[in-house]
Amino acid sequence: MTTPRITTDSLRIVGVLNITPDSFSDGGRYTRPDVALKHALELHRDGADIIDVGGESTRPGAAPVDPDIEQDRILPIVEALATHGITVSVDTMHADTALAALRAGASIINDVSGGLADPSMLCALAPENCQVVLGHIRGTPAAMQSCANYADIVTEVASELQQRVRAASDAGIHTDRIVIDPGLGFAKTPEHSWTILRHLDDLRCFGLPVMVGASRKRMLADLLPRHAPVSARDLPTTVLSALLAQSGVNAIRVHDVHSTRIAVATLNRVWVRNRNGVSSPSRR
Ligand code: PMM
Repeated sequence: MTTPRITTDSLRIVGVLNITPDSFSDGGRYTRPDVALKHALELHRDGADIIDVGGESTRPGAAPVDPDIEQDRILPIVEALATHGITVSVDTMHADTALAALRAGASIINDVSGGLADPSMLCALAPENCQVVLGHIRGTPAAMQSCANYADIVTEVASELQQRVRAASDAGIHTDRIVIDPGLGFAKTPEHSWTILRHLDDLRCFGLPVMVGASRKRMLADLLPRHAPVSARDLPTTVLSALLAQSGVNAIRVHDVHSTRIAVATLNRVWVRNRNGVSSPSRR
């Protein structure tokens, strides 16, 4: 079986599995290994091409987690999913955890800090065969919201992502292994995140695949009644996912895979993607 890669002509649905007690979106629900595995298998059955497994919350203000604890949380699940032939991405900012996850069968490392949080991350990944998702952030999750100061959010995020791509490439990671992610909500206000979504084409000019994670984020709360539960954000997430699919994004990181898959299938009845991944109305 070939492992799905994130490429500029693909659209991958990435299902989120947070094995953390404190993630804002699903914290505490999947801390038991049997429950976590069951949920991951459901995400896969629902149509996730990739399962993104994380053991450290990156919500604003989250305290860092010791890599040993992170690995205790995620490695058994990574191994079990890989044994099932499922493509696993691991959401980590620690090089030790990334390497341990690759040994356990992961094939993608998703670093929301773009290699900034752990200075050894990019060099550690260079000799590996994995894809590397480089996210945009300023500061650390604990303090990032105080760094949400931009004169021109789109230009600054694009240029800072470019720097991360260059750092990865200088460390020996070939650009054909790199995926970029603008990091919605990471050192960004909701308005910053919406502005980025309106200008995603300016990031696509790197020629690299683009991943976006809007699922259940605070930016969606304004669209809903006050005090709506976090799960109510799945509806605007799904609408947004369809729009992102249409605009040529290559990987959509979501909690509700079932709805996303149906939204994308519906879109595909009307729109077709060209070789650059951009959609237009189907002429079939
Ligand atoms: N967001 C979260 C965690 N990991 N990874 C990528 N590549 N992009 C994201 O936007 C992203 C991420 C935070 O959301 P969660 O707590 O619901 O997982």
